[in-house]
Amino acid sequence: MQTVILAAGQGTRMRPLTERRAKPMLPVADRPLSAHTAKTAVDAGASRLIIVVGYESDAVCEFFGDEFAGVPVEYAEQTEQRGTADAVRAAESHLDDGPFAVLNGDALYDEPSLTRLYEQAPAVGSYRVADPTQYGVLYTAESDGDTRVTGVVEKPADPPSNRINTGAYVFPAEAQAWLEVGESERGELELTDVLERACEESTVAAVPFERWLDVGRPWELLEANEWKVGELTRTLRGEVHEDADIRGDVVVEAGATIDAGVVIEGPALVRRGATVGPNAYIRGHTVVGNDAKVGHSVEVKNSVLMAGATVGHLSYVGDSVLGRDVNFGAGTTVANLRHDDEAVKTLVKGELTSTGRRKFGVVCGDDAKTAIQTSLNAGVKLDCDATTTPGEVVLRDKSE
Ligand code: TTP
Repeated sequence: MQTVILAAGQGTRMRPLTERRAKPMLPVADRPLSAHTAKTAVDAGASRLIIVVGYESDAVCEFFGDEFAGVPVEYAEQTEQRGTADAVRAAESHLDDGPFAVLNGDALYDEPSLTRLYEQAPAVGSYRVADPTQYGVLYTAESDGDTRVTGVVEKPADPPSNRINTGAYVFPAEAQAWLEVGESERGELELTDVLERACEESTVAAVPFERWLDVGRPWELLEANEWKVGELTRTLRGEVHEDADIRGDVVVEAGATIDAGVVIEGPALVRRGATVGPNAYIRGHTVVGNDAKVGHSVEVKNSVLMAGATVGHLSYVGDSVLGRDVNFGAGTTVANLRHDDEAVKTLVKGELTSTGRRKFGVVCGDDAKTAIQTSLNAGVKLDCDATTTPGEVVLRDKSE
């Protein structure tokens, strides 16, 4: 099945992590987010991938090249991010005249569910959530034990079902002629309008997905890593000191170094060129990226340290994302829990938003640097290149 992967978005809700890279290139375990999507698609039956790129596209094209997981890859450019239907239209000239799948390049899917989607085409992936009001919600109808989609509504106050749209579709071949849609209320050209048309013209199956994650906001990047780091199996290829204690499913890649006195509780991943210790403590779904450094008396819990990030001495980092080449001065401490035990809130495009997480730390854009003894409050974001002064207590987002 020819499969279009949408990867042209600007990822504005994910800032500052998308200030200098496309969201599909954010690291999830040992590869970019969209590489998980693409691999699952190929395993499920994608015979060829057409990746729609636009924002920060060079790195996407460089990573995937012209073949990925044994199938050919082509690229379509969406020059202006006008919406998902517009993105698929950009890929139109690459499609043959058969049915086609469309997947969001910033979502994680499980392979058995995606396989069922491909088999039951035309189809859309649905996922059950307790509160569907913030999602696209599917109208469904049952016939002969099958569930079909009859329509879709965005963020309804009164949801028609608890099945939400996962952004995974297989459209019938005719849908190539339906891609020219009008602007939606929010001013975008939406693929859900093409889905509505498909529901009118044919029977579209609602395929229940067992697992799905839309990675739109920084804490969802942590959730994506929790998912994929959780699938790793113990492999120690790097240099591990005999006085280090490596527990459970920990991957230490070749070229990584674990020094004396280090305790790592898996699942965790230490990537090529990274150094940990002496006397450091890493736990819970942590990724120490390529050439990153976790030094003496540093504790890192459930966090992602991107390539080259350094937490050198006497620091605590919990439930946080540190961008490329971030440097934490000695004694930098991250808060990741509120005293009232409420979910941590953070600003998303200027709006204070609940992460839904009891534990959430900080998000630092590439090259942000903290001075010694900086205290960072839960939910705070540092922009790319932002700095702090010695002893600073950061209670609000900080720009350069
Ligand atoms: P969104 O997550 O809605 O958009 P985005 O990725 O730009 O993020 P944000 O809202 O935070 O700015 O997009 C869903 C998927 O569609 C995602 O994989 C990106 C892709 N997309 C395009 O390829 N082109 C577009 O014009 C838009 C709007 C999205």
